[in-house]
Amino acid sequence: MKEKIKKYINKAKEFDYKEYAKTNKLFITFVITSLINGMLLRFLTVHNYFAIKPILADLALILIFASFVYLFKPRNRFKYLLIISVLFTAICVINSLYYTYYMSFASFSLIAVSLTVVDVGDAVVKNVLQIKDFIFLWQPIALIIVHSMLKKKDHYNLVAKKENKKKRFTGTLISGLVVYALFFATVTSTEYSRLSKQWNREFLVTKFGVYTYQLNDLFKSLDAKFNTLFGYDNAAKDFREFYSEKKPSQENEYTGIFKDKNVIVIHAESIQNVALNTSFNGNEVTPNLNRLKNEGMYFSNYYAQASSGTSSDSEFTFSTSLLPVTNGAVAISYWNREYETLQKLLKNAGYRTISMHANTGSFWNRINFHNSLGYDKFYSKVDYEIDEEIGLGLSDKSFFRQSVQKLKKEYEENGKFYATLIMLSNHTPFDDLDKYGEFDTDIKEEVKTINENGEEVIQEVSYPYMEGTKLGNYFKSVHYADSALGDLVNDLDANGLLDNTVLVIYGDHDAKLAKSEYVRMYNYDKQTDDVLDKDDENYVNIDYYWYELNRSVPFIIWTKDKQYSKKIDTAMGMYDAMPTLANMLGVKPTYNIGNDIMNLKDNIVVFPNGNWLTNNIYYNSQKDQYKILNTDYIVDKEEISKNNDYTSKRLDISNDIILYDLIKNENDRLQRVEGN
Ligand code: GP9
Ligand code: MN
Repeated sequence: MKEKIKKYINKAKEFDYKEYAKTNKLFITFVITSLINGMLLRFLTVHNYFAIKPILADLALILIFASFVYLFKPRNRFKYLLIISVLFTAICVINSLYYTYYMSFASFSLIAVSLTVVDVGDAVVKNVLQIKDFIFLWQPIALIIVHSMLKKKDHYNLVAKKENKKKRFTGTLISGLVVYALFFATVTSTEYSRLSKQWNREFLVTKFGVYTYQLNDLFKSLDAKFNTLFGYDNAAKDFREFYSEKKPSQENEYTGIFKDKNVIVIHAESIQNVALNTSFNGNEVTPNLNRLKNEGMYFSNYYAQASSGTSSDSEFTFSTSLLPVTNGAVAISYWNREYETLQKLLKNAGYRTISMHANTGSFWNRINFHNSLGYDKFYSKVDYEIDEEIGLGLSDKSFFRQSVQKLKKEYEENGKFYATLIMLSNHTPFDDLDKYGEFDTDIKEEVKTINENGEEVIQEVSYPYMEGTKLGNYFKSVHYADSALGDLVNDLDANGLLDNTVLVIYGDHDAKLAKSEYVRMYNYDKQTDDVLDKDDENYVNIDYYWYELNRSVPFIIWTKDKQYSKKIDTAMGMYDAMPTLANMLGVKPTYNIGNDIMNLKDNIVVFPNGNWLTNNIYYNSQKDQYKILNTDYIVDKEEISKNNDYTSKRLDISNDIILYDLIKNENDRLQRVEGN
């Protein structure tokens, strides 16, 4: 062995590097520029551009892919390198864009998703296209320039005479493989396990670089297509174990309180709690929601758990108490599985189940997806008169007005109902300003001055504050949505639809606004119309944890008689809504992975990227760091690792249920066993 290594070292010493560099200019340009782009991508997203591990992984894959260039004649090599260059650049551009919008990385499994969300795509184009996302295009351009220079110098013919093609091919390929082997030797077991699960995408790009991440994603996405072929037995075993250990839901003082009442669920697009807690010049952004939250049950520490399926993921998690799938969106790729849903449980209890949304039925594949969620009837765009448009389509006010009439008819004809109304107007990019109505987001102050007659006069001065900012526009848009909600409540009441009804409202996910918007909101300096200096004693630091916690959305359960006015501060996820509501409505779920919040003092909210939250800790799985939320709380290491296990167990079980259709398959199996 020693001898062999010596031989290699000698060979490396003898190697004519000058000659190599002279005859491989295009190849070297390709390798270096691809490497720079990989680093640039990490610089613009996860910020660890100089970390050695992802650089090694990037280099290995670049060498492996590029080695095949030596199978071509020198003058044809440019074409091959240009093709992979375009491919690599596209990976960088797409991931950069995707990160700007979703704070995560792109997946092949999302190709199907993006085709169905073209309208949202438009919103993305308006909202987030930034020059920085296209900076990567310099790479193929550099390659073209170097190529044309080399061509002029007759470089390729000279190379053809000198080199041994086969040797260069095997040499480069082996070098790539060796670098990859070196890299994998440094990979820890946690990193391996995350690579195989692929849900913590930020972590993967940080540790493995963007090219390896994307290649792994390709395999994972293909794997999803063949998923029923492999791994079923293990998944089914875990599923059986998990549910045999799960305690049945306990009764409590809320059991059955809303039994047989109508349920109207409002899917409140992009409404965050921050809007409920904000006022400008004494005017609340959401006076109606604030009234409802004070009169009803308000869950103040509630979080969406949506992934790439955004709205549809929230619908899914709210209805099933499962987490979204780790690759793609359930609504698009796994709608044809069997799920236990609140809608189905209520259907069995004699309810008519209805969904209403004024967008096209194909959006998020709702036309099929709502069927599997257990809705009897889906009223979509074709059922509405599009008489007033805001943002993506029919305005919320018109949508609600028309929906109340439909509900009234439904109630008269079919009796008690569970209806979901999906709002639309408050959708990014929140720029339909002239349609939202008046709502100022500046700061107005009254200043006393003395006029020329020596009299004291009061003058109003205004400081721009959030006017003209994205967050300011968001508040204007939410103010409109809130006003639509106020009208809805009045209209329902006027039509006699509130007397025997529970109104449930949830924000479907955060508005995905940039941190810098909140930096301005909380650090505004009137005098300079700018942000306070970081050293200022009043400066509020908007860090990662602040931002994540600020993503919380409202969850309100309200009845007209205001009988259940209560604020619940326990940490809660979208997946806890179904078991909580099921208990109140007197039905019992079996496959929920969330909890009836009324049975708990503390809880664990699992996020699709592996982060988790309790009343006391927010854990960042990407960095394996956490923030203690209550200053006097003492954390022990065991708690962190126990909650990490809790999190990955739920992510895995949920994902397996979706992929392997376990609820259906395991029930079928049980029936077969009982039948024998
Ligand atoms: C579209 C609406 C918005 O019909 O539900 O979807 P989103 O972009 O929030 O996922
Ligand atoms: Mn949404």
